[in-house]
Amino acid sequence: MAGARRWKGWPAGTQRPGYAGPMQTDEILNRAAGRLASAESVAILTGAGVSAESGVPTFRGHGGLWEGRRPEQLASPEAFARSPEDVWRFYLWRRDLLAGLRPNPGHRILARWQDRFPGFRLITQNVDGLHQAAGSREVLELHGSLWRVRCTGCGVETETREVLPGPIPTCQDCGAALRPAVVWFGEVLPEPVLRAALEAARDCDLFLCIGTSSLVHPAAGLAWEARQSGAVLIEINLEATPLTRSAHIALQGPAGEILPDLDRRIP
Ligand code: BJW
Ligand code: ZN
Repeated sequence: MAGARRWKGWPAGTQRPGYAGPMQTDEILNRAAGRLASAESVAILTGAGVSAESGVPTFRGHGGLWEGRRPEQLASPEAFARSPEDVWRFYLWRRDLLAGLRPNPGHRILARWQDRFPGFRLITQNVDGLHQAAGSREVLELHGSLWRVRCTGCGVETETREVLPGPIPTCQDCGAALRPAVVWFGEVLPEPVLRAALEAARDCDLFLCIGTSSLVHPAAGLAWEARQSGAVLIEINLEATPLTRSAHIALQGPAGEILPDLDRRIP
């Protein structure tokens, strides 16, 4: 599993008060499962961490996607304007990597939950398509998809899994440069998708935030919206994030292990 990050334990002295800790107690897991069981509408926001156990590198932290290069250095319109070859090299490499990767048990549990919970909504910041590969339907992709390209000339957007010819793939219709149909820094998120995600956050009675550093907005704001609207907030992450202190329940560990564990405990 190239690039996969394994949970190696919580660094000494960094455990937060009220935080579950690396050894989840049965009590806290049962509490989370009980909250899920009694929820009428569940909204879930996922980030790169949910795909880490499939072998997809995350963006930030050790072993991150852009070690030595900040995300903004490649995921921005400025970077693309400056050096489309460079940006495309990076995205072509990611498409190639992803083509050989499969959903993990975390993705599969979330796909099962769409039929288990009424009013279920799955919102993702990920562009890898692994939720859909696991069987999730109507996924709200806040940051677009690595499997779609958009023409910078005529604007046409196409879904393609084919190996794209580098160094800069071009539009078959008008010859202009294509770009990945993802949302870069400083770009607006697709309006209907963001609106649906905000509605899901405001209307749910349980919001589960999985594997995201909760640093990138507006996605990170969804959990706060949910909490302010009265939802129970649960977080699953290897580490503490800016959200952790505000979560009602924070479960610490790999999503691919915690989600199946929670599933088994739901009465
Ligand atoms: C595990 C695990 C395991 C590991 N199990 N856990 C408000 C305040 C401040 C700034 C802004 C603001 N509003 C807007 C901004 C500006 C900016 C922003 O947020 N900047 C901040 C960084 C400061 N936002 C934008 O520009 C957005 N657009 C926008 O707001 O438009 C309106 C506007 C326009 C102009 C001016 C002002 C407003 C667009 C954001 C687009 C983000 N795009 C990217 C790239 C997508 C394409 C691609 O993939 O290449 O999206 S950046 C990157 O970050 C990617 C991700 O979706 C996103 C979030 O990352 P994520 O998923 O959280 O990953 P990591 O790596 O950060 O974290 C992984 C986590 O998993 C860690 O916590 C690990 O511990 C954990 N983990 N393994 C469980 N096994
Ligand atoms: Zn075109």
